[in-house]
Amino acid sequence: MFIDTAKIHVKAGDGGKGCQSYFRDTRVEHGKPNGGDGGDGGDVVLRADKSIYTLLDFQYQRHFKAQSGKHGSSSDKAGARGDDCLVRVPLGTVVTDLDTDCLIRDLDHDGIEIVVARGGRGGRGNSRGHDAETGQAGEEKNIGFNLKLIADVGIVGFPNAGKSTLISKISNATPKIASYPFTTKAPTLGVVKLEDRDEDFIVADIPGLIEGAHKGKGLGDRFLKHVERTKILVHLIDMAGVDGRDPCEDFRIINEELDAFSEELADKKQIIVANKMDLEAAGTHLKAFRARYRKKIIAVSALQGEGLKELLEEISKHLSKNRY
Ligand SMILES: Nc1nc2c(ncn2[C@@H]2O[C@H](COP(=O)(O)OP(=O)(O)O)[C@@H](O)[C@H]2O)c(=O)[nH]1
Ligand SMILES: [Mg+2]
Repeated sequence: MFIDTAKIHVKAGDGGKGCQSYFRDTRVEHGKPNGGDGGDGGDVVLRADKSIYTLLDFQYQRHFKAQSGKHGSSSDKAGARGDDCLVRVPLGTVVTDLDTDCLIRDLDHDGIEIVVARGGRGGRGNSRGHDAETGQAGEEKNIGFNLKLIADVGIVGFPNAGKSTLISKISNATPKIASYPFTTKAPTLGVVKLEDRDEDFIVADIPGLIEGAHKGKGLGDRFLKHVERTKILVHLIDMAGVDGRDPCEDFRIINEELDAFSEELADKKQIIVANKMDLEAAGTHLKAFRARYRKKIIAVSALQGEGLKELLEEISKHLSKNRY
């Protein structure tokens, strides 16, 4: 299951107690204080990990606790520091402090680590010249996660337009494909490797967009946040109008939904793609589409693999332009 929000509770380790003790042996009655310091508590640390795609694990485990520092002991022995608690989260997780409603950090690069709760300092032992202290308490917080996938290209279009078919043909993704709407209930990520491009790029198939999605129809606009940080959109249209649909209207409606979601999505560069060109009705519809919109459109058959090379070249061209 694809889960893209979660709430967790974190507690860093408490500092260990400082020790109150005095040197003693047969010849010394009132020895010097020699209590060691307590160890610091461990931190709770988050790490962005590109091999994780969902926040599902946090539905089951919500509490994360780092180890407390060990107490100091006599003969000036310091207590050991508590172990950190490392929590791996998907690359693209936006982390907020729910107690203050403040953004902590957007974990937008693989391997970034942040401390979300700092361990308490260990108390000092009496060898420091005053009475031993207790350790400080570790920080404790409620943390919110909001996953926004990181992909270069987002594929949008009506259910059944052929998004899953397309992503399965151009990338390593293996989504479910079927001729009924809402087969895909979660965004799919796929890696595309091109021979003449040194870098791979990532495509995301965004399912569930229909008219009224921004008002919560169908799967609603739940998944649109996942295309917010893509560099370009591939707007896929079923040009054959297989379900008795009008491709021109489909195009208009999806754009309206993008508009309603955010200005950023409305302004994003779109590569318009006419799919299902292997079917007879598609030719007539494409003519009508061209007459109405006068925009560049790439004709493909995702199913038969026609036109995909041209599409990939176009994507690659725009991604290179976007590089800085
Ligand atoms: N004839 C034809 N059918 C296609 C093409 N692309 C997808 N389909 C079919 O359209 C249906 C919906 O495809 P799917 O990829 O699941 O669409 P999605 O809902 O946008 O992910 C499936 O039955 C596909 O086999 C195409 O280029 N030509
Ligand atoms: Mg699909």
